[in-house]
Amino acid sequence: MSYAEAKKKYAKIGIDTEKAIEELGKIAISMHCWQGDDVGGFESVGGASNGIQTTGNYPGKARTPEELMADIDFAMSLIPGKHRVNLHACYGIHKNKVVDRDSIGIEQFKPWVAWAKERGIGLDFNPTFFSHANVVDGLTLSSPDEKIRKFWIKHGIQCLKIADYFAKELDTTCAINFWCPDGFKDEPSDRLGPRVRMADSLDKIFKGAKYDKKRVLPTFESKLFGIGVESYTVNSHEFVMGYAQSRKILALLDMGHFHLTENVADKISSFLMFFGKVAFHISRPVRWDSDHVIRQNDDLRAAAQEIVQMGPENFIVALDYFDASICRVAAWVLGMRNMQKELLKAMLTPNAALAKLQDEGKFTQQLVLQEEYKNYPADEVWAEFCKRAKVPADESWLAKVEKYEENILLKRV
Ligand code: RNT
Ligand code: ZN
Repeated sequence: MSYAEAKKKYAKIGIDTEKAIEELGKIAISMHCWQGDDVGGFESVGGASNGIQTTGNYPGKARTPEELMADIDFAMSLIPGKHRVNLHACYGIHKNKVVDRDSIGIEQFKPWVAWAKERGIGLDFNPTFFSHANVVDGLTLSSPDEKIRKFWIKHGIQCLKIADYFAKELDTTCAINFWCPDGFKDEPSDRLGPRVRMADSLDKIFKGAKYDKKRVLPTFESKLFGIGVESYTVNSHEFVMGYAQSRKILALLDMGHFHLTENVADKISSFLMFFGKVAFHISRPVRWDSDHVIRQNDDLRAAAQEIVQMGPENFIVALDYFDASICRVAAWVLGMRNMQKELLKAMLTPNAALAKLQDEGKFTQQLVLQEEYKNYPADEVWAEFCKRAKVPADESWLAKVEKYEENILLKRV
């Protein structure tokens, strides 16, 4: 089927494919830098630890800022549209001596800003509360040790300043996400204390830094459990909801941070109602928070459906996965394209007509049409979108990645 034929078929169910192509082109997804080097960063060669871990040992990971930037550039060349890049504090670029987390500042991020400016893209940010000796007994901002808390509070404040610098320099918003690994392996005797300390530390961070409240968007990420923190996380869903709501910041939903049978997409409408904006880490948990590359599965479809129906402008869509067992550049390209494909499919669904069937109690028709519309020719529209963006529409991008791998990635030894 040609694009023209697909366009006609969609028009019959009230869908304007031209509008969908235009709208999809406007959605900037925040691509996570950390897929490029297994959440390693540039401070040490130790790799991710203290609350986060990757599995796999595929060759070719980026070892320097130059390599990471080149890999991101290459990945972006195979992804239609213009996107954003999400940095972590551990990706600061240090000259001779590594500046510790409580003292990092805009100096370490100037090369990133220059890089982003050249490309006309925005940057998002994350303080790094892991991979550091000051994660003591699994705790950071909620530690009973005041010295430890102070160190991480200073880190948070410095990071807000960096986010403010990104927003100003790049003339766009900067979402800054707070995620801490704090928690316990076994049943704690005091569940309240760490949460009281966490709230106090976060308050000190948000009061301690001056930042543009319109452009810098702090988000706060909850988590049900992690490896080594199976029994209790300080930043549970309820804690995060309450804190974010009362401090007027945004709560962030990571698709891997809930019970596996929970429907994360179902949470979106409530978040939108009470926060006005929803921040998302699009990820794929396999039996646990495994951070696999996102696939075009039902979970992603459901999330995309909500994002489209509730207005993409109300969302911060960031990817968060890191697979070290496959080509990292391919992992980026595949995940970004999958997210875009699901957003497009959602745009090509007559949502208002289906909602009407729901209101009319016509559940048979609703079910049948929801399923039948899944087989409409979205691929043709995707191909047209890619053609206009001058990127491959089909799997031919993989051969390009393989060539890049052969010429560049596999030479990194
Ligand atoms: C960890 C959280 C967090 C991290 C990134 C690197 O479980 O999902 O968002 O993945 O900050
Ligand atoms: Zn996350």
